[in-house]
Amino acid sequence: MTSTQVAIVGAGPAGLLLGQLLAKSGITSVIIERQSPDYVLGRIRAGVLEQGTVDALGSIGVDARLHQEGLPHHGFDLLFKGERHRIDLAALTGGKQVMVYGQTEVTKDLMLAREASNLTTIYNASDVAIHDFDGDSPRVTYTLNGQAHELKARFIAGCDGFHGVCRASVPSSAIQHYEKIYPFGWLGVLADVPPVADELIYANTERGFALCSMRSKTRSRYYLQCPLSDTVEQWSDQAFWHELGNRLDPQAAQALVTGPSIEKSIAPLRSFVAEPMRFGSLMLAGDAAHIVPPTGAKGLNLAASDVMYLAQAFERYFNDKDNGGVDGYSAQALSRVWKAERFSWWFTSLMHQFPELGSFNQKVQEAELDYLVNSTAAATSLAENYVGLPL
Ligand code: FAS
Ligand code: PHB
Repeated sequence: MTSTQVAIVGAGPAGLLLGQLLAKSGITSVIIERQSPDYVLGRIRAGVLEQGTVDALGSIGVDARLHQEGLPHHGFDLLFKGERHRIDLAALTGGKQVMVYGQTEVTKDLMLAREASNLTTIYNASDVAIHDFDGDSPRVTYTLNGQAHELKARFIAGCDGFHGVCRASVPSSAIQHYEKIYPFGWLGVLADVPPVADELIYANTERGFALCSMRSKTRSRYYLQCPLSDTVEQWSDQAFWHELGNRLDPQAAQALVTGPSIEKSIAPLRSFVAEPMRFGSLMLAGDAAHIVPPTGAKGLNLAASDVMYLAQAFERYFNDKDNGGVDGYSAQALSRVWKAERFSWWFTSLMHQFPELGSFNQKVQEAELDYLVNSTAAATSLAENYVGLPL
């Protein structure tokens, strides 16, 4: 394959979803991915899908397993000062919900759909580089099995994540970065044990933040706030389960089922936005353009909304000869990105320990949590951001 309409760099959820949305509009794409399919599937990441993301998967016929195996959630618990308080998402948002279904499963479903559509995905590509994207004939070059290749396209979609090549290829004079680094990480564990509760529990405790999530009724996903200096090797399974139990209320600690971890990793937390998200014929989407701390479960969902906007823009360009969508993509995507960045920063600032900010910050956190669980207005704001603001 030497030419296509849209060259997509990166076969994560953003690239794969974009490819299927474009195919639905009869627009050709080739995805170039530097890792193997197994490597991509081996990364354990997001777990909560907004309804907009579920609808996008449904619009391309990739939601059958999601509706069979996914867990619809209508609320979650906030745990602070030893007590749990339920945030009733459905009641606060006129019946909206989120779907608990792992990013790994979404990626698997999208990979199978792309294969079934006979669309080209080049895995294990090395030396991927992008060229001439300031004009109308951009190119992607890469090496595969020792052979040099070139792909011509009308547009390049940079869906290659935070550490990808696309954003890095933009001249520094043409791009603005906004960033906040948090002074802690998330130690995550995946284990084939039943979840501690039917819904997620977000805990603000003196020992640090904890999150009890899940992938199914038999597979749990847990996170602990930990110092950035910690390494996975320092955390035995036993140490993890003991600390998690210390951060839960007595009822949850009692119900906690422990077992061997099948994945254990530490992720740093950052807020990051690159502006704009379009450079001539190069469009950035997903983590290539922005990162949120995972507290608000927005990363994967923002990747989905970016590519929904981008697919609409490309459909107007290729099918209606209308540049309006492409010209308006960056502003449209960034409007939603910044609202999710704000929510993710706010929820992270509310739920984690910041000892460096002193006792005043701790008291303000307690007051805000108290306000949240006793004010419908405050809880509604949390709920409508958590289920996903309108597209
Ligand atoms: P991705 O990073 O998923 O995919 C980019 C793809 O591009 C990768 O397959 C990569 O191999 C490829 N690539 C990179 N450089 C390339 C190059 N030069 N050439 C070709 N291909 C290249 N979000 C949540 O909502 N909840 C969470 O709990 C959560 N946990 C996370 C934990 C971690 C450790 C990380 C890193 C992210 C987490 N996220 C979470 C965010 C995550 O889900 C992202 O938002 C999501 O993967 C975004 O998808 P993409 O934009 O497709 O980027
Ligand atoms: C997860 O299940 O991985 C998950 C869920 C909710 C979050 C973050 C991560 O806010």
